[in-house]
Amino acid sequence: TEIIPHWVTKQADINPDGIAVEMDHGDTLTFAELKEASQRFARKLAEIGVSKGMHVGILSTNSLDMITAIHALSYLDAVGVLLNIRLTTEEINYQLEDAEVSHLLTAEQLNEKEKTALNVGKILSFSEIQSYGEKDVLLCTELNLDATFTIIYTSGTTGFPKGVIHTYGNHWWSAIGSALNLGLEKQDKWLIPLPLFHVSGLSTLIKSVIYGMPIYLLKKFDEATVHEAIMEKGITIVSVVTVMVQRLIKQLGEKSYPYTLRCLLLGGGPAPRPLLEEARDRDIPVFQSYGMTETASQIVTLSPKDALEKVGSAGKPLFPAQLKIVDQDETNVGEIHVKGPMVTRGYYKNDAANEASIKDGWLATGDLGYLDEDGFLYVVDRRKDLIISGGENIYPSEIESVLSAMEQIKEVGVTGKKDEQWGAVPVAFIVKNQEVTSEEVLAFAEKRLAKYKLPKEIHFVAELPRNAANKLVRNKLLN
Ligand code: S0N
Ligand code: AMP
Ligand code: MG
Ligand code: MG
Ligand code: MG
Repeated sequence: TEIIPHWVTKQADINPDGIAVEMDHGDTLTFAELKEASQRFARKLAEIGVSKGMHVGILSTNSLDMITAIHALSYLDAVGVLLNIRLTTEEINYQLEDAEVSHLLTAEQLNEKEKTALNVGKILSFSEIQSYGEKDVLLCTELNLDATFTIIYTSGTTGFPKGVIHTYGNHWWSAIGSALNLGLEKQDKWLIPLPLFHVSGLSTLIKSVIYGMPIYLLKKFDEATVHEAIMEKGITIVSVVTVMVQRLIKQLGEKSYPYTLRCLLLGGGPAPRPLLEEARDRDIPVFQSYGMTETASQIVTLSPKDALEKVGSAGKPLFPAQLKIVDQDETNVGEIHVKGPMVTRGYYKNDAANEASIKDGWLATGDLGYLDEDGFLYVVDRRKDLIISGGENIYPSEIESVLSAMEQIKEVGVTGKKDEQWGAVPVAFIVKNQEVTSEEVLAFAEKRLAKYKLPKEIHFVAELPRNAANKLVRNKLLN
């Protein structure tokens, strides 16, 4: 096993007065303050009963408290289970149970009704925790790179999400791999408009601690705020998904960004080629990347020197990573497999998924792509059936299994449809048993599915397209 000093303690030691976090409303924390706050929070959590190895849920929008909570868990060697605030209670309960969460930490104080609806032993808001005393416990001075740091759920083809395990080592190597590609500059200040409950946001928080670099954190994405920060706050890097780039370019109008902005790191899904070309032609430094929750952030990134010539490519694997294309067809397109120390060792308590996707350290991603003659990756097709709406993943089967539980519905097929605003949105095709309206279907779905998963169109049809084996052919639903 490999041991490193606790990363927050280390950075507080070498760079105590450096800014760790700047919030858009003005609050800041230095690395010394971040350490103090996280350790204090850890001792309060210990007082509440959190100890080594326990799984603790965090349900919060981006905030200093959330950051402190995440680091506090690492001081106790407890595991953070980061939950998507857009999910319904039912979806959150699935994850709480699957991940064996003992305590849930929330940003807001929940009322009794909300508390009863959640399936977890103890629920505490950040402010409630502050009122506890500090237990005199030994806090971790070291991190074991093989130990689990966080679990983040990602939707699965079967309709049930899977808990991706991230070790400290996964984050360490993700940070190192990214730095070897993008470089580190003294004046770097990385803006995070993405949620910390996704690895996109979380990984940048950890990069900040490892690099000694300030992050500029938004509670929630807003193009005007990001624009202003780029124009006036010396932001050098921003992590974005496609819809954010579209909104930012609109906000930019005819203007251009200052030279201080060196990278808009684009990930989390496909990017339309015209958008990438517009960015290139206007000197907007969009760097396309390929990655997923399982790779603890980007594992392939188009580096600055290649960005102009290889528009549309996601680049080459980061220094510590390997990539191969498996089962290639006659056009060299095959499944993307990746390997490296930033890749998850597996899904929590899910042998079936692990056996299906991880072999000899190689992760079968389910994504399709090819390498050009210079070894640059082009992702040609999304994961089988995966719908990516504004950077959030949706599998048709999640929606199908919820809707088919409705008495009035005989069968249902869901597929993704191109959408100007979100990239893609789910649409449902329903064969009825009995009379039912779209409104009734949506009212049923709303209680069980996050808003971004609700079908944007509902079509009632006489039958669903099926193949000779009687299997639903989703890609024929729309024609
Ligand atoms: C795009 C975002 C910001 C949109 O949210 P916005 O505008 O704040 O919406 P709200 O005001 O909250 O709600 C307004 C209405 O819009 C609906 N809605 C919200 N989001 C979506 C959505 N995604 N799809 C469809 N509808 C949506 C609301 O429900 C509401 O509806 P009404 O009005 O009816 O009530 C937001 O969606 C967002 O933050 N998206 C990004 C999420 C993300 O981070 N994804 C990346 C996940 N991938 C990874 O973590 C791995 C890759 C990776 O690490 C990476 C990714 C990107 C960049 C860098 C990296 C990296 O490698 O470091
Ligand atoms: P998530 O696990 O939510 O981060 O989603 C990751 C998925 O987003 C990947 O498995 C891909 O299907 C998709 N994705 C990420 N990067 C790209 C890209 N550059 N082009 C196309 N799809 C991408
Ligand atoms: Mg996901
Ligand atoms: Mg908004
Ligand atoms: Mg039914």
